[in-house]
Amino acid sequence: IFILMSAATNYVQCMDDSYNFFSKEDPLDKVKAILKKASAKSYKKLLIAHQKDYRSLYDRMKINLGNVKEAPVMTTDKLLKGMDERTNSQADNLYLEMLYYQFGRYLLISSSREGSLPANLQGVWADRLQNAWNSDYHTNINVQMNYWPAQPTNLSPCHLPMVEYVKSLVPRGRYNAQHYYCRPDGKPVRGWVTHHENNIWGNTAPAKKDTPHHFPAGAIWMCQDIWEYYQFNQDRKFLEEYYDTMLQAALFWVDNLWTDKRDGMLVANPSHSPEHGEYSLGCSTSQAMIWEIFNIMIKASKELGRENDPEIKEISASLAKLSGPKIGLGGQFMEWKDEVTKDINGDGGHRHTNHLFWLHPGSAIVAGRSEWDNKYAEAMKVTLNTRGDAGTGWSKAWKLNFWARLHDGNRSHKLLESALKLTKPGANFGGVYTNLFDAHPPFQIDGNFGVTAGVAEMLMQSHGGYIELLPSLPDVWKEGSFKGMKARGNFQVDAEWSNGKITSVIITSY
Ligand code: FUC
Repeated sequence: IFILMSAATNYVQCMDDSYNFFSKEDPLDKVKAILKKASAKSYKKLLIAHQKDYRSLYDRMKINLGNVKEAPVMTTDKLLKGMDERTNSQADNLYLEMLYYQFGRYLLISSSREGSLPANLQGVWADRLQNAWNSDYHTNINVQMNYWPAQPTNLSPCHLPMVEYVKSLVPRGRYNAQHYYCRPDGKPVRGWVTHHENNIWGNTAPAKKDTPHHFPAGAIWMCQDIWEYYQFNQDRKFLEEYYDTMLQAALFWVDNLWTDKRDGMLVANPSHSPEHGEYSLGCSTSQAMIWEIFNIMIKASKELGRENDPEIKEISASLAKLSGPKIGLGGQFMEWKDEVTKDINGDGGHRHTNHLFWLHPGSAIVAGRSEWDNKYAEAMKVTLNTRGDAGTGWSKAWKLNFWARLHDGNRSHKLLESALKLTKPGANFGGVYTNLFDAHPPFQIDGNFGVTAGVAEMLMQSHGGYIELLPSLPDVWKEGSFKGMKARGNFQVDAEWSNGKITSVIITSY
């Protein structure tokens, strides 16, 4: 039996103030047109077309973590169980790690294509009308994590739905900036803002009244996707098109920073460490994200010859007075500007570690670059050790990325194994289901994407302005190769290694 199925909607992404989310088109007409076109082709022809389309993206990057020659004849549930119970051969485990890496790429190719909406909390695999967290876009880690693998793993076209979505939020984000915030001098703020729960209807407002979820840094964090897209592709037309989206997100903070009278430095206020609390002046997370967007704007303006624009001068002036990272009494990387008890004792291992944004996905602190960087990198290790390696799916994936940037490949690998821990519906620890979907739990796709990005970080990094090969190679990946990894600056890198040392590298500049 050969069944053709199609679906359509009259929803359109609204990019202006009109709130007009519906086209006049009848979705049924669209469905009929698609089916007519498809039914003119044989099954074989459709299959070939599908494979060609898929491979045009998937085949851009290959990875081998131990000269694995062929796939073991085992289903994924058995492979996962074998890893857990230590009955797999080493080659089986390596294969599973490679498979999980490529599975993240598969999920992105299958859920985020030009013209579609970005991957939400369940990608396109939400199976109920009412799904966990409304199947929306959470901006205090989740939607950004979905797109971490897009550029390094050579899937740039799959990144476009995300940047278009970010741009679509600007009109309503501007409305919310003007209605919820005012400058210290009482005047309305410029720019746009989003809070931590967004959706396709332009919701950018604070999530709930009086909850521990105040997070006005969603817009500036999501704008990092625009800059990453540019850094990897060096497409000036793209930068021109999206420049104002980033600039307006940055200007919101130029207008919305307050002077901390104790030291004269600029701080976000009120600010709140994501889902961890302590309303206070200048939580490290907010400061890190503001630092990042201000730096992005300074670099972006230079790319377009706009560095003398008055707004860039304002951004530079604010950056010079921005309150920066701090190390606490316990040697930890401080989560709040002022030391509080839970900063030192780790507070039972809370899953959110957003204050390490300075290290990843931010670019302020680059381990190994200078003494200044290393001092903070050491403090981050203290923090991560106090928090521990447990957590939800995405939390483990983020820790994998942190340790990769801290150049501890064995620790990253330990987190990879932990992310691959087989879980069952109803279990309450982060891991993976038998079909390789990440378990928050329940199923949440960010953990899949976060691990794929983390493995890429283990093999190559380029966020410090230079390419670092095998920065975080675990002992178990002694031999291996990758092909088609992308670095910032629009380079493609193919590499081989043996005994943990690079034996061949080909760098192609585009
Ligand atoms: C954030 C996280 C939760 C969950 C939700 C979708 O609020 O803290 O763990 O992932 O997003």
